[in-house]
Amino acid sequence: MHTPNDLHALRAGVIGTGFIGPVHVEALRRLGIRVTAICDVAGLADKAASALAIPLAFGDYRDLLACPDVDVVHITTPNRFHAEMSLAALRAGKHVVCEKPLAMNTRETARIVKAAGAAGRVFAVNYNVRFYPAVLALRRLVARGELGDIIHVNGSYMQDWLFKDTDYNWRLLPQEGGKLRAVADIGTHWMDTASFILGAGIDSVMADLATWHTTRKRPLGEVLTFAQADAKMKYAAYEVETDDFASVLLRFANGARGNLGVSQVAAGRKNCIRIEIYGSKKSAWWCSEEPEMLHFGNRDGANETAVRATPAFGDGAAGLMDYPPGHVEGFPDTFKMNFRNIYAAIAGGTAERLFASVRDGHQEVAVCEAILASNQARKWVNVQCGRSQQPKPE
Ligand code: SOE
Repeated sequence: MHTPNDLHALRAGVIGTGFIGPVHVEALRRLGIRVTAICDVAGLADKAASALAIPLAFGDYRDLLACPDVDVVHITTPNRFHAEMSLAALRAGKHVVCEKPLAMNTRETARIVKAAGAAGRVFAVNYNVRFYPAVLALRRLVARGELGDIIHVNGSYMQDWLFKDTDYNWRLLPQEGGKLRAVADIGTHWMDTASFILGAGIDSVMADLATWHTTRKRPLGEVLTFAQADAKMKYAAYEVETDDFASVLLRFANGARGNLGVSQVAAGRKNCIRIEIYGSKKSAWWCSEEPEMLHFGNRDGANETAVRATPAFGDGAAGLMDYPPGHVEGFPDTFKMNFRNIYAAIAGGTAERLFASVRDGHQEVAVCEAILASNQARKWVNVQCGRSQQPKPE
């Protein structure tokens, strides 16, 4: 299949119409990329196509993959479908943008790495947090040695949308989302972000996983991510096997140490990712609840705060922000900038590939497996996926 070398000539098809599928559609359109097709179970696809003005609606993803008007396939379904759909999309000659985590386990992710290498298509995993301007700025500052050697990294990803035992979503079920939940769903965002900033993967972990609501109530009927409970809803009780919160100690390949807190039962924290980097020259920290501000900590001088898109912020996010300072760029903009970088690569551009690759997606699932093993064994566990252990292309 021939890939157009103009970003605006590329056409996207999106599989999945839940919370995140429409976020992809909106970001693509802000870039001037046409979304020609959408897919979900019959009924939902038609509804989304009409709400979002998308020309083609499919009830079977294989029909979207066979569609000649789709160059790039976005997979925004529950995790259990990611592997099957990714492999089929590559076989159909499409480029792929897959939601995180890449798949349910490393057996699946290793197959996707091999298939993507053999297909010679661009395969990106949607770790969008990389594209907050402050994260891009931090990466550049660390690479230039402006913080010195990195001593340790600290942070958290906190949410409260699963705080109540009546809060429900497919992610709660291991058969839909995988054995890990909070860690896989949001913890991997933090770990990918930290590795991206440091330029170093995670080598070993020591984890403590916990489930606050060991029994939850499932509404009879489907519920969207972040949906609020309805007083008239009827429920059925079920046992919860996945983690509500976790604490993880980390060792990075460059010798830095890290500690991460993750929770989906943290009242008041809607969607809060925070990272603090402590270097031998100075520190830097950032939080998504105040996305425009990058803070620097000094041992002797006064601490400093740089506002996005001012000289003090640095140039790490150049070309990946569109608004002047004070005109806040946040969550939806990270999708836009991620897709700008991905689609430029698909169109054959030479800009640095900053998006998470299929190997990065594989690495995050390998870290999840080490976290599970560490929690079970109550000891440090090495991640079985150093760069040297990565699967080779077929
Ligand atoms: C739910 O926890 C969720 O939608 C995650 O799946 C996303 O990756 C995160 O960006 C927002 O929260």
